[in-house]
Amino acid sequence: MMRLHRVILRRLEMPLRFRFRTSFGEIAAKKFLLVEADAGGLSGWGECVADDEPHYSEETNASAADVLRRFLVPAVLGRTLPGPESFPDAVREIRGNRMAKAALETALWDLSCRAGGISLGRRLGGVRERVSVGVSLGIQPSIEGLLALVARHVDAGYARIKVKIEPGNDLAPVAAIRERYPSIELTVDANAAYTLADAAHLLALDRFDLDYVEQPLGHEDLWRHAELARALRTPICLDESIRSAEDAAVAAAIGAARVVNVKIGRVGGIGEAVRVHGVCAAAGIPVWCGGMLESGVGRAANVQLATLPTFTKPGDTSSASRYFDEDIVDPPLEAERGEMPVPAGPGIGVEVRREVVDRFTTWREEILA
Ligand code: SMG
Ligand code: MG
Repeated sequence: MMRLHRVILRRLEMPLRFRFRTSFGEIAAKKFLLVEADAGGLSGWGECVADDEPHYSEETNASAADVLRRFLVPAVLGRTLPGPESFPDAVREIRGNRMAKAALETALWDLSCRAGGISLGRRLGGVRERVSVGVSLGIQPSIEGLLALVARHVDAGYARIKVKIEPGNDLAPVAAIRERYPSIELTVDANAAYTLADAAHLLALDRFDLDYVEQPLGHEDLWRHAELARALRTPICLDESIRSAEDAAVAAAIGAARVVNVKIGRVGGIGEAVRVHGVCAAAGIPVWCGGMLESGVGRAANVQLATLPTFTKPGDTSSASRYFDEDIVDPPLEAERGEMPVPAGPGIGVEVRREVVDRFTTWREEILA
């Protein structure tokens, strides 16, 4: 049972240590909403993975704040909820807006687990104390620069290297990495930059022995991924196209994905992420935990989720210090030779450093019961 007294929305801006470029754009700072659910002295935390601009998905920080303030928070504030499991039902009449829902739901899970003195991973049925992690490298201005970056992360022991690709910036960089590192676990992520007209070009990826190619085609296009999969030897991993357990079931049924990237925000919450995991486990599809360059709050939740059994591939939950000089949680989330120790504290496992949060906060809004 839980009863919320107050929800605080904050928008934070944290400078990135380097610019991160994908096929859809480039960011220099992480701009996001933090949701604090206050049950009267005890707080739970959730991070919203939308950005200011609707490039990865249609949601933005402004749209998420609007939907949280007018619809999602009022659906739970001042009411007695049996637990975070009941959140999806409480907001069933609100369509879409998955990142906004996930942020509030995560805060409820964190709150409930903190109240019960149990870590989120354990509560969800997690089976690991360390999770395997890889890195995601943005598109680089030069192949030499990319190779130097890959070298640094291979040397640090990361379990998989993923590189972002786009038309015109794909085969040559991947060939260079493969030539230098014949046996590392290597993947590419196109963030929906290609169409089926590029199928013949994409077939050239088959010679690099990639673990998978992530989201080559349109973000809403399961069907054409199945068509591409019939021609490609490299397995397809879907990211943007899997927004629910239902999407995962359809993708499995039509052969659109042999691997699935699970992101709490993209699927609308931890409950739905666990359901996606269940569908994939039943279909024999390995999953891994994606990343959205989260601060420690979102990163910790990701690491907890990745303790579930079917998260067998290295996730995008690398060290927070790769992105940020200073993080908002303690202890810091730092990988050791390609493995992230799962923070053992209650809830998401880490404490939020309020004074650091305050420094990065650009606006704050309190919603009272
Ligand atoms: O380390 O959190 C990270 C980044 C992982 O590449 C990453 N995320 O499509 O998987 C993806 C991207 C989405 C964010 S691009 C700004
Ligand atoms: Mg991706």
